[in-house]
Amino acid sequence: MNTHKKLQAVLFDVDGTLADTEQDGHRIAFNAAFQQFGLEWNWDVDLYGELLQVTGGKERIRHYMENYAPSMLGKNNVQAWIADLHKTKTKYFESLMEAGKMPLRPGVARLIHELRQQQIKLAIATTTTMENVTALLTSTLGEESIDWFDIIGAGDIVSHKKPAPDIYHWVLDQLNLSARNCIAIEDSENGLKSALAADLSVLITVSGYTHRQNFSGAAAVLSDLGEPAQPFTHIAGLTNHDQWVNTDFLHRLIDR
Ligand code: XBP
Ligand code: MG
Repeated sequence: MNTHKKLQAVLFDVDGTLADTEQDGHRIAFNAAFQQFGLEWNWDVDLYGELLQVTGGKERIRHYMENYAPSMLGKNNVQAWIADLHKTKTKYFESLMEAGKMPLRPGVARLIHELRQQQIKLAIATTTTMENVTALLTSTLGEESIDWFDIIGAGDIVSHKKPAPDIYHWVLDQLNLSARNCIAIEDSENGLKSALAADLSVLITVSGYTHRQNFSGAAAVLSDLGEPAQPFTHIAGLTNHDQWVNTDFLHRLIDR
């Protein structure tokens, strides 16, 4: 009997994995929304790194208020106010993406094209808002790229965000595939925990804010997906003499 696992789908995280969106994308958009709302809040690079422990923009704003502006929690309809503030933030983020200043990380476009050619399904499992996914994909790979993904699981589609496994369970369910035939590509400890709890193999490509996090349990930890002219740096886990991630490498990761 052939017990080899066949790779049937790759589930991509978005923020930090497809592009390094946090410091120069989301953070800027949050601060612009704060300014528009007349708030004197400013999330600098270090503070934002701490706040990233809380996934989800609305959840992050509430967490910030609990710790830095608790009196504002007494506002009328605070939940609706946060939702409004976050909507404004999303508009700013979309404009930043439309301005085209956020490149995909090394190897991302190459790997996506290769997987498509090999008829391996593509999916997205992210905490970020759907509009942000659309804006990033459109500005980097073109409008039609949204349709390259069989399933996009984003934002509030599940009630418990990463590190809970809900988003990965939801995407696997929609794909109608078993976790054993899929791999998740993530950049953060929260993302790793979420994917592992859904029984997935996980490849980590570390990002600006996450490179010091704990990635035990990952099948491999790399600097990025690498390109033939720009090899990745191996950090932990499975290695061979690979210099960039391709379909064959992903197959070996799930078949360890
Ligand atoms: C991303 C997030 C998101 C973004 C902001 O985590 O946690 O909240 O920071 O986007 P992951 P929103 O990469 O694990 O998906 O403001 O739309 O939530
Ligand atoms: Mg991420």
